[in-house]
Amino acid sequence: MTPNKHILKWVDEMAAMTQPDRIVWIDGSEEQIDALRREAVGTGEMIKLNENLLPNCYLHRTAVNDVARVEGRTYICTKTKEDAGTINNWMDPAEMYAKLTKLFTGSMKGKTMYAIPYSMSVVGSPFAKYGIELTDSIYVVLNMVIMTRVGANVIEALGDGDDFIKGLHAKAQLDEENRYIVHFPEDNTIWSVNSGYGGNVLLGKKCFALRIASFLGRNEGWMAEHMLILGIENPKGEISYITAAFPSACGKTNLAMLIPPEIYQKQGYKVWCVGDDIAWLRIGEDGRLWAVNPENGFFGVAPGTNQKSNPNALATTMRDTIFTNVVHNMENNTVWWEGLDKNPPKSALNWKGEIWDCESGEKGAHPNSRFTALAKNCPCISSEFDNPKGVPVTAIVFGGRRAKTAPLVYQSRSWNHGVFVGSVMASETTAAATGAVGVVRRDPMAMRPFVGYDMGDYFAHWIAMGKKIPNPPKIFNVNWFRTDDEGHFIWPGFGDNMRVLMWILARCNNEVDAVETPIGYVPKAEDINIEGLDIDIDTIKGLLDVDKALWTEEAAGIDDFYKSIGDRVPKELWDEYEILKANLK
Ligand code: OXD
Ligand code: MN
Repeated sequence: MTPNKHILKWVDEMAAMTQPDRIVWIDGSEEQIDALRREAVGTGEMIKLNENLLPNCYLHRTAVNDVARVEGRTYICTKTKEDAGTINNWMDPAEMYAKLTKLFTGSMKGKTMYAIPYSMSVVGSPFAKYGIELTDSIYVVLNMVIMTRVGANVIEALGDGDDFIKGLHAKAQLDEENRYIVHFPEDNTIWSVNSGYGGNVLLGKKCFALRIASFLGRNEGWMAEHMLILGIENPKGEISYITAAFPSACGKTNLAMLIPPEIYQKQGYKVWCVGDDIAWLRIGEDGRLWAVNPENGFFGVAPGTNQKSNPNALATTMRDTIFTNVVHNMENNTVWWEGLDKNPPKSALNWKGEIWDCESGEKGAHPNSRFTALAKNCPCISSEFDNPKGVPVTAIVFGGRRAKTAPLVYQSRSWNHGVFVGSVMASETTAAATGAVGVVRRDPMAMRPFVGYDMGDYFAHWIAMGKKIPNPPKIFNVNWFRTDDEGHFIWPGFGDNMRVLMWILARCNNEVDAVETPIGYVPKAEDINIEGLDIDIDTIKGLLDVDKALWTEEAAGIDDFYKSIGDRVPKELWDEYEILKANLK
């Protein structure tokens, strides 16, 4: 496949360790991929779904102990512990290589090793970064073909260079006790062993496009962020782009593909999706910040995806999709998950492959069950999706799942204040990672599990970028999840979130005033358009309320959080913290 000496030497070394029976290079051709699909169906690794209803779609089940990212077993192995920081797990690289070498040795005996050359973002573009993933899993190959740009042209683009991320994955025994997702940022290397769950094994995604890329971005002057990218087109045909960071399973995919409420549709507004999970951001020649989505598909959470919450995502999954850990509808060989509709199949297998009685009260799909679907199949995919230059960013939005404290939306006073707002983000945990669900934890910029170096240095990089961007985006915070005393969500969410985005754009265009509060600018209630909603202006006032007592408690937690990060939290953020405290007095 390649005469590149660096690639050949590395693949030889990995093969000598893992000892596969043979090595197959993935060229990305439909012929080769189709043969792999057939092989996976033959072994039971994938189930072919109804070709008429779901053409080219498959179902896969992971092992029952392997259904989410394992943050506790995810490591950043820089030479010094300080460079990995206090939030990341760390081990000395030599020690970790030795430990993992034992686990990888002979792990592919009797198996095939697939070598997948892939690009994050368009091959040859200024944003593009290349990787090769070696894996013993056809499921990984077939997902990578959807999620990244795979093929021989990546090898061509690499020429005889060595600028690629070396990824090694083996399912091995899927042993939970020996599951490790390990990054060696200083060696451009990722090793993942004993898992088959997407977030742990599709190495282009969280491992490369966030953890390794954030490390590269800091050194090279750009940013890798856990952000969706969407464009709002006005009736004149002008499109403004917004990026937004929310923790895992907090609705990034839904927001990225939202359908405008009727009042905006009638006026001719449209929303275009550029990406739903990851944004790489660089300063453009025009002095603005430009974003690309380095991925090629969506690895979305299935439960809760339906005709109301996200019709575009649903449409995207109707062909060429791999479903993981959802219900197998045996009536018509399709799939189902909680929240899809009110008609669970009567004859069905649950995500574990067991006979499932929808009346039993037990969930049929795993809460973190997923669809892997091609971006190009999304009805609202942006025409700029493949633009190698990316799109210019007007606003950056942070958000979390908070029942009380955070108002529906507020704007930061400056770039540094915006970085502060992002750095103290907190959210209730979800099923996307193993561990307790619903516990509030700090998740700075929604990057807590994904920063490939020290968190204080990461904040400093944000501050430094602000100094370098001549015309930076404005920074906002949103919270769709405020609840009433009975625990019901107050804000309708989904497509109606566009009403908030419209205020954000109006602020960016200096078209609307705001009210100054201790935490930043909130809208005047009448400036959130509620036409056609079953909500009155007093409810909006309540949603925008900034409760000083709650925020004083919140501020106390910030001090502890910053101290837990260590002494690299930049002075600019401590200054913002002092301003917040003073404002709350
Ligand atoms: C994801 C996640 O899969 O954040 O995108 O866990
Ligand atoms: Mn994510």
